[in-house]
This record gives sequence, structure tokens and C-alpha cells, in this order.
Amino acid sequence: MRDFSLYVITGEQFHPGRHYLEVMEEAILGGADMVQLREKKKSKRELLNMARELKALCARYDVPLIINDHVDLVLAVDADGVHLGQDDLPLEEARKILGPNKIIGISTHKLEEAKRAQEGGADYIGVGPIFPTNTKEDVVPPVGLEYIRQVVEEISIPFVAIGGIKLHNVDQVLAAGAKRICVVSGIVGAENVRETARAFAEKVAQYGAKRG
Ligand code: TZP
Ligand code: MG
Repeated sequence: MRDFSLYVITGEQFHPGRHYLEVMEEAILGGADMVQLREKKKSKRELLNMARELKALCARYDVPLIINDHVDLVLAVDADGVHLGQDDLPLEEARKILGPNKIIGISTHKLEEAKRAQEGGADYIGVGPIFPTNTKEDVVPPVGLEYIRQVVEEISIPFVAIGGIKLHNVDQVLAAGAKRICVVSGIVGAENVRETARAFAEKVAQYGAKRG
């Protein structure tokens, strides 16, 4: 998996009146270097359509496209990978279906889950929700910055911090050791998506330079 630093997930409900392709293109132009299709309320047909369109957009900018939940859609549109939660298709089953070359990301909320994902061959893990968020229904309580510090100490595969991350609190996430951040509402819901993505990307880069 190619490394990434700013992972942006779709969230149509945060930009009423604007087309998601335009919003995601702005995010990419601002510096998003990984994109995920995640729309929990859409039918498989609608998702297939979106996946096709997003795949074409991402291919134009050479940005990987990850599909939330649906391994079959990854194959259907030849997306780059899938992101799975703790109650979704297990990692081993997804790997059997997708093979060694697709990216598999796993959401984790505690170290035990992170270790299991690493041992099972996940390409990256999600670490969160760091802060409270309304973007995800049935979300577990925020895990806080301490979980980032634990993952930095104990886990060697790439991890991305997620959940309630905004420009005003991203410094705390980076200071805790995250090198990659994932944002939904804080970017796709911004008035100026491109500039906001750019501001996030700059913060991540600044911290990277500090760490050396
Ligand atoms: N998984 C954990 S928190 C979350 C997901 C998909 C939602 C993050 O959205 P936001 O708007 O950046 O808080
Ligand atoms: Mg899921």
C-alpha cells in the first residue's frame, strides 16, 4: 500500500445542494491522498454507481479509492480496497475474496482489536473515534488521544486517526503521534473544501517535518 496522510470520506448529507463528485474533487485538489466511499443509507445499486464515478475521478488524480463495507463493490469497480468495521465481514474472509493486492483497512477502538487486525494482515487500521462525532450512527464512545499513544507504541502497520477531527483540534491528534488523519464532516462540510483540505494537509506535513 502506498502511504497516505489525508484520508477523506464521502458524506453527502454534509453538503446539501452540492454534487459529491465536485466536493471530492475539491478535497483531492486540496491534498486528500486517499478517498473512501461511505454512504450508509444508499442501495447497492446507488453505491455501485457512485463507486464507478468515484473510481474514474480518483484514477484521474492517481488517488486510491477504498469502499466502506462492500467487498463485492471493490471487485465490481476494481477499487483499491475495502474498509471494514468490527462487525463486518471478517478480515480473513475479505482477504480470501480480494486477494493479496487489495488494501484492507480495519476500524479499531482498542489495542486488542488493533493487534488482531495487524496479525490478521490488515494493510492499515482506523483508530477512533478520537473525539465525539455525529457522522457515524451506533458509534462507540470516543477513545481519546491515549489510544493513539498506545498504537504508536505497540503497532507497526500504518494507522489513521478518525472521529470528530477538525482544524481546531487536529494539532492534538498529531501531537499524540498520528501521521495520518481521516476526516468526513470537517472537510466535505466545509464552505471551502479545497482550502480546508489544504489546511489539514499542511498541518500533517508540518508535524511530519518536525518529527523528521
Ligand atoms: N468511524 C469512526 S468515527 C467516523 C467513522 C466513519 C466518522 C468520522 O466523521 P467525522 O465527521 O470526521 O467526525
Ligand atoms: Mg462497516
